[in-house]
Amino acid sequence: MRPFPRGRRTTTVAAAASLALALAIGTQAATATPSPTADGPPAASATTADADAARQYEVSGVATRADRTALARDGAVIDEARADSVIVTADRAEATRLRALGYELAALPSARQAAAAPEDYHTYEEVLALVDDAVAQHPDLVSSQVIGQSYEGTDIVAVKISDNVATDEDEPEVLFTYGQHAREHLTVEMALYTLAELTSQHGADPQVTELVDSREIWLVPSVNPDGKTYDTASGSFRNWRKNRQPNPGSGIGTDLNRNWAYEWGCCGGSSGNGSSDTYRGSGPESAPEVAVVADFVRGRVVGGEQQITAHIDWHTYSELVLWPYGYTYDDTAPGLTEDDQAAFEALGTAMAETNGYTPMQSSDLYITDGTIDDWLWAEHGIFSFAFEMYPSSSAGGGFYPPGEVIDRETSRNREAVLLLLDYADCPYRVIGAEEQYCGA
Ligand code: NO5
Ligand code: CA
Ligand code: CA
Ligand code: ZN
Repeated sequence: MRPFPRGRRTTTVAAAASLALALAIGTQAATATPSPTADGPPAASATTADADAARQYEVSGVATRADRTALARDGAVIDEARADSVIVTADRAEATRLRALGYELAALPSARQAAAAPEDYHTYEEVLALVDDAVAQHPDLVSSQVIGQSYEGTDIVAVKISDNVATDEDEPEVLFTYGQHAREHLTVEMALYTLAELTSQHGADPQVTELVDSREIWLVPSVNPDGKTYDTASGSFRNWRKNRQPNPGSGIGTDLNRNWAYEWGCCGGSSGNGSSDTYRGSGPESAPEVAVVADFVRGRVVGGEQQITAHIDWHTYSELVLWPYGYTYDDTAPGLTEDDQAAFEALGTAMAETNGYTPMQSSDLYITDGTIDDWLWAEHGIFSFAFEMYPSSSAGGGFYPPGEVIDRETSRNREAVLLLLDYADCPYRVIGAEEQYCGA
C-alpha cells in the first residue's frame, strides 16, 4: 500500500502547502505557483512542437522522501519536490501509465516549462570549439584530450587546467562532470564559465592563480553529447534526459546517472524498463558514456593511489547541494563513516552558503542507485557532490531558463567551485581532521 492517498483527489493542489517543504527541500519562489488547471493532452506550442513530446506535470499527494521514492520506483523521474507534490516530466504514454497507477497528474502550463530557445545555449560543436580556443590561447594552462566516444560515436572530451599542464604533477586533482542529463543545458554552460574564469583570471586574481597552480583540474564539459544534441536538434526542446542507445526490449536511452557500478539497481532508485526516463541500462557501465568516464577515473589511479580527491557532478534544477549516499536513507553506511559523513555535510553546507542552495544528503530527495556520486565515493574515495543548479522551481523555466540568466547563474557558483578546489588537498580539513586523515 502506498503511504499517501491517491485516486480520489480531484481538487487542485493548495498553493500554500508549498511552504513547509520549501524549508526542507529547496528555496521556492516567494509567490507560490498558481495551481494548474489544464489537465488534458499536451498541446502543440513553440516549445513542444511534437504533440507527443514529454512535458511537465504536477503530481499531487507526493509529500515525503518515501512518497517520492515510491513514485520514482514506478519509473517516473522527479524534476522538483514541493511540500505536497512533485513535478515530473512525462510523455503521453507515461502520463497515462502513472494515472493508471492512481496518481493525480495536472499538466503545467507550457509557458512555464521553457523560457528559452535552443539558441540560448551552446551546441556541443560550439563547446568543442571553445575548448580548442582555450587550449590555443593558454597552451601552458589548458589541454584537452578525447577520452572516448559516445554511443553515436561522438568524441567525449576531458579538459585539464593547471600550471605546467603538459606535466602530470603531484597536485590534488579535482574532477567536474557536466550534462549527464541531456536537457540540463545550463550545466554545460557552467563548464564553459569555469573554463573561462579559471583561465582569464589566472595571473589576475590571486586566489584563482594559487588554486590553478596547486591543483590539476579536470572538466568533462558534456558527458552525454548525443542526448544534448538530440534535445535541441529539431529546433524546439524535446525534454530528453538519457543517452541515445536503443534498448533491447523497448525504448531508447539509458539514464547515465543510474548506470554507474556501485549498488547498481540495488534499491528501487532506478528502472529496469527501457522506456523509463530512469532506465539503469542492461548492466553497470552498459552505457558507453559511463564506461568512458569511469575508465578515465580509473586512469587517474597512479601508483595505486586515486589522484582525484573531490568532484562535482552538475545537474539542474532545484538549487541543491547533494552528497552520498543516494542508494540508502542511512546517513552512514559501508564505506561512509561518521567522519566521512561529517566532512561531506560540512563541506556541502559551506559550499551551499556561498550560492544559497540547500544542502542535504541525496536520498533526502529520493532514493537513487547507480549514480556517479555513490560510485566515486564508494569505489574511489572521492568527495563527490551533485549540484542541482537554477532555477529553484519550474516558475524559473525548469530545465530551460532563458539565456539572459546564464551569466548570473553560472558565476553564482564561483565561490563554491573555488572552495572545493581549496579543500581538495584534504577534504577532512573541513572538520579539523587533517592530521588524522592527511598527516604525512
Ligand atoms: C539527479 C540527482 C538526484 C543527482 C538524479 O533531477 S535530476 O535528475 N538532475 N537529479 O536524479 O540523477
Ligand atoms: Ca600543475
Ligand atoms: Ca597529478
Ligand atoms: Zn540531472
